[in-house]
Amino acid sequence: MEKFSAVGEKDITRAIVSGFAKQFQEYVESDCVIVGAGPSGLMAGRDLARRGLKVLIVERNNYLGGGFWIGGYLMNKVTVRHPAERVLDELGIPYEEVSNGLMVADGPHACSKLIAAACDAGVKFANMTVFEDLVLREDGQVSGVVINWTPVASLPREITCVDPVGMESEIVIDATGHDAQVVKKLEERGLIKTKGFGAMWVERSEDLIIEHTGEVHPGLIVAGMAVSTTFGLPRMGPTFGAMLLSGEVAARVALGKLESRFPAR
Ligand code: 48F
Repeated sequence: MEKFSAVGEKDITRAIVSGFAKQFQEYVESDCVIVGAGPSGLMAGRDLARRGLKVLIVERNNYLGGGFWIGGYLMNKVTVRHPAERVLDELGIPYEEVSNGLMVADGPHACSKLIAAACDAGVKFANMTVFEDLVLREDGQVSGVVINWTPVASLPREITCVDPVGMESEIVIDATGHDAQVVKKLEERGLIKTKGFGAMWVERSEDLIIEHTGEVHPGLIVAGMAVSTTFGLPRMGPTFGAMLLSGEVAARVALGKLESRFPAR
């Protein structure tokens, strides 16, 4: 059997550090920062990166995918209602139509294909990284995010004085799910009022989320379940079509805002 190449510990460490530093340096300034790597954030990121935008997704967990891995009730199946199976077809995710307009796919298969599609399109990720705050300019324009390492929050009190860093971007997308953490930072400053998501009503929730996906403050677009929390829409439970399509809509809105640089095709 062929031997592994002669590479020492220092070479491996240097490769990691320089690879990280190069990407971080480059993405300190980007076209779009998406907070949250769930289905809506990954879809938005994939669509934007495909169009040539420099996209960074910030995710507090080590793993990407949010709630898309396990679907409902820890049962590893994800449901999608028509017409969102179009996205499953596009991503090559196998599914079964169990009743008219209701598809079921395997969570791990669906989620890994979506993550791979975002990576293939050129999205970069800062995982184990928590969104802490927004960068706001004097006219209220959202111009980036303030981030810190996820483990910092778990450090003992006496050594928690770790300042976060700022990343600039033209557009920020809140794809943090039910918590709507980015929008909530505007609410803390009295710039927006969220309503909190309503009780479950599957038949209404998905269409309403698509209708309400968009810019909620100059430079801030909201996608996925964060839309529901922002506007007080019914929650939808374990079905994901609206998450995928909301990501698409968020990307379209972002592209519209940057149209002079990325003209409509
Ligand atoms: O929750 P999540 O999957 O959001 P989504 O794209 O999809 C919602 C569905 O999974 C499901 C549903 C409808 O089918 O009800 O819940 O709207 O993914 C949100 C991601 O954001 C990350 C979080 O870890 C998750 O991966 N996140 C949340 N807050 C932060 C964050 C934060 N402060 N900083 C970084 N990442």
